[in-house]
Amino acid sequence: MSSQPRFDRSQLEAFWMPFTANRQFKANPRLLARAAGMHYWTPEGRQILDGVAGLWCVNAGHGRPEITEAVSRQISEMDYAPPFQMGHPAAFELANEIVGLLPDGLDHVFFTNSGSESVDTALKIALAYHRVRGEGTRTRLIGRERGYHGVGFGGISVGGMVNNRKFFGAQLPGVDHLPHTHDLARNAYTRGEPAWGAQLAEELERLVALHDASNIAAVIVEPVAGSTGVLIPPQGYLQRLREICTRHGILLIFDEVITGFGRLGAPFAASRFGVTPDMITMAKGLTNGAVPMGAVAASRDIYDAFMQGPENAIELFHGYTYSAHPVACAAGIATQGIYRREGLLTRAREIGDYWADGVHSLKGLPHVIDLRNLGLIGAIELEPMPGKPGARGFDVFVKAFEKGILVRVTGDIIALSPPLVIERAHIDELFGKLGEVLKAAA
Ligand code: PXG
Repeated sequence: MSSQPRFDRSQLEAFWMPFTANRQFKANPRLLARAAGMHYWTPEGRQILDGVAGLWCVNAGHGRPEITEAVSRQISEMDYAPPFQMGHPAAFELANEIVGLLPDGLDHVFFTNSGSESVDTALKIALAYHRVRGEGTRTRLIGRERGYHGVGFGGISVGGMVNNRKFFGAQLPGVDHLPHTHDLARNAYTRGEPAWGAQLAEELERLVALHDASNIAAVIVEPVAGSTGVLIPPQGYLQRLREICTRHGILLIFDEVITGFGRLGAPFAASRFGVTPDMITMAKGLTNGAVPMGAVAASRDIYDAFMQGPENAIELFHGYTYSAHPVACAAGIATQGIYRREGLLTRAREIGDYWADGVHSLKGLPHVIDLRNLGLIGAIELEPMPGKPGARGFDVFVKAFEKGILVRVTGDIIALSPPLVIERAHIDELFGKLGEVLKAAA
């Protein structure tokens, strides 16, 4: 292995780290230096089992040579191509690949560079769609409490995690939120989708009654809320949302940045739940996390609504310098090839029961107040320390890292979403070590 850089504290200062307690981290850094398959290694060579696929993105496991080779080939052949009024073959090829995975009716793809950009793009398309159809009064956007839709102004406005919102002023006007669906009293320790809660979708009817449908553009939800701590949708909830949106001409957007690309045992959550939204936002697993890229899938109806007027007119005044970046497209095409050849987009179905057994094996350990799972997602909710929310979760995170497993913590909820190539032995190791950590946690 090449010699790894060693940092002293002063060298850690310049990088203002995202979503990180900078001073705490820099006093006691946790560095990763290498990755392959299901594992990371620290600069000292300590092996870490990856329980979160990096950050919900490395679905095919780390260091896949097919992706490395495709990226190197592309960057030497053509490093960059402008995406406005010009095209390159890989962009069209990847768009076709994605359409092949989407539910019928979703057949156009707009490229971005992240989940946050995908969300902003989808919200803008929703507003513009209604306007080009002559329903420009439909401007209100509806998100959900505890939702996470990235960190752009659109995303934090429709999102519902208070720390991501409270520092940032008035945000977008005309936004409402549905209630979240988390109810420990009724649904704790459910395997899979909880039985109670579908009627929470009816809150959308209340908002329609308040504002009138003629003023509402779109509803955006994560099919499974990830970042807030894994909230599995109640049985029938997403179907009800779909029905209400359809009845009132409101677009339904599924934010599948986490659930896309096999996380739930189907290419997208939309197919897993049998609910077809009007748009799907995606990122992360699109390129296996290897190169930043996001995308928005839109229905034929939406795309066609824009394809009016003179043919020389630009239909949508939106896009990014790096939309459909050739290197990202190469990574995306190689990634989709791996998913297809290895059947990874349905693998969570096969191993899901074993995974669920692992998650629920932690029942009864100290401070555990809920366990939940769906596909290859799991969550452990802990009782917060009195007066110190998040302290217990962070303690578990650090102790887990010391024991050689990487998990993600949000407040006092531990979220798990391993690479889809995970084997039974890794599942045993992950939950075995997590059990030991929970027994030792403060
Ligand atoms: N939507 C959803 C549903 C996401 O999970 C984004 C949008 C934004 O994607 P970008 O690529 O802009 O980060 C995400 C991102 C966590 C965690 O705590 C999850 C995400 C980001 C940061 C932390 O698990 N997901």
